[in-house]
Amino acid sequence: LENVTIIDTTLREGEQFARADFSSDAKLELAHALSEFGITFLEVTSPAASPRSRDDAARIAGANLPVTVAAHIRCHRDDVDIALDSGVGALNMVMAISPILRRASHGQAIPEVVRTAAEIGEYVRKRAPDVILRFSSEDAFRCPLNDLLNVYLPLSELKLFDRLGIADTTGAATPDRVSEVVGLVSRLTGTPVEFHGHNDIGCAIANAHAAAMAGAGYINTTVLGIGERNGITSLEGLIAVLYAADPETTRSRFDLPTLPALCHRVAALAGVEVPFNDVLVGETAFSHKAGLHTKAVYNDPRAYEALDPADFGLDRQISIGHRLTGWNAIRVRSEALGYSLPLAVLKAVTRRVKEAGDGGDLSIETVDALIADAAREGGLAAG
Ligand code: HCA
Ligand code: CU
Repeated sequence: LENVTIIDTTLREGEQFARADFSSDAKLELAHALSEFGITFLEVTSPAASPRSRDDAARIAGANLPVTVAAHIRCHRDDVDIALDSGVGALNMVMAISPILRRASHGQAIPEVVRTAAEIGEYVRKRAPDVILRFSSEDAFRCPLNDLLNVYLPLSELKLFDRLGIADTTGAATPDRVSEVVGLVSRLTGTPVEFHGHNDIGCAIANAHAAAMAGAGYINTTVLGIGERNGITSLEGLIAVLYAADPETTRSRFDLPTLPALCHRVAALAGVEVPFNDVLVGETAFSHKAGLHTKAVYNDPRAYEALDPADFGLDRQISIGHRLTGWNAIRVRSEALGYSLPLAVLKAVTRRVKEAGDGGDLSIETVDALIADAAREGGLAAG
C-alpha cells in the first residue's frame, strides 16, 4: 500500500457532481491545496469539453505545481489535440467496454475498441512521445472477463500505454470481484493498473483497498468522494485506509493536518455539508458516548479509535449528558471543574444524569450544575 499513487480527480469526476460548479479560481485553489497535501497526480476535465475547461486545464498545467496534470479525454483525435495544446503532461483516455455501454455510447464491438485505442494511442505517441498515456475501460465490471482481456492483452503488447484503467462506473462491484479483475489484468498484462470506483452500493473505499492489494498502483479519489450520482472513493477515505495500515508512512507522505480544511473547503465550494458520518471529517467521527466506551477512551483512546484524530489536527469529543453516561465520564468532568468527589457522590450524580437523560439529552451546563449541586450537598467545595 505504501507504493500506491493517488490520482485525485476532484477537478474532473468532482466537477461531474450534481452540485459542483467550480469557478476557474476555485479549481486553481483546489489544485494548490491538493498538491500541498501531497497529491502528485491530478486529473482535470477534458479541455475539449468547453472553452473554459480548456483554459482551466491550461492554467492548472501552467501553475508550476509539483504535480502531473492529466486531462481526461475520449479516444478521439480532436480531444487529444486540444488536450496536448493545453499543456497537460498526461492523457487519461477512456472508452466504454461493457456490452450495455458500448451499445449506448460509441457502438463499437470489442475488436473495434482495440483498433480505436491503438490508433489514437499511436497518434498520441507520434505527437507527444513523452506524454504519460493511460487507456481506461468504462464499466469494466459489467463486462465479460473475456472481452476485458481481449482489449487489455493486445493493447498492453503495443507498449503505447503507461497505465491501464479499470473503472467500476456504476459502483456495484464488491471487493472480491475487484480483487479478482484487477489481479488478473495486472498479472496478465504486466502493465500498471489504475482503479476508479463509484460508490452506488457503498463499497468505493473498500474496493479501492481491494484494488491496491491486488496490484493496482494507482487509485482515483475525489475530496469527500464527490462525483456522478453519490460519487467515488473519497480522498479522506483512502487516506484513512492507508493510515490504518501504516500510520508512519502515511504521515510522512501526506500533510495530514491540512486534510480536514480541504474537505470543508470542497463542501463549501460545492454548497453541501460534510456528511455527518464521513470518514475522518464527519462531525461525529471522533465522538464517544456510551459509558463503557468513554471509560476505556479516558484510559487509552486507542481502545475505541482506529485513527488518532491528533494526527489530522482534529479533537475527540466525549459526550456525557445522556442516559448512557458512566461515572468515569462524570468524574473526569468534575475534576475538570475542580472538584474531587468521592465515589459515592460521583455515582449519585451519574444516577441523576441518567434519570434526567431519560427525558432527553442534557447540555454540558446542566451536567455541570448537577455536579455543583451534589458537591454543595456533600459540603465539598471546588478545589
Ligand atoms: C464517467 C467516466 C468514468 C471514467 C473513469 C476512468 C467512469 O462515467 O464519467 O476514466 O477510468 O466512472 O467510468 O468516470
Ligand atoms: Cu467515474
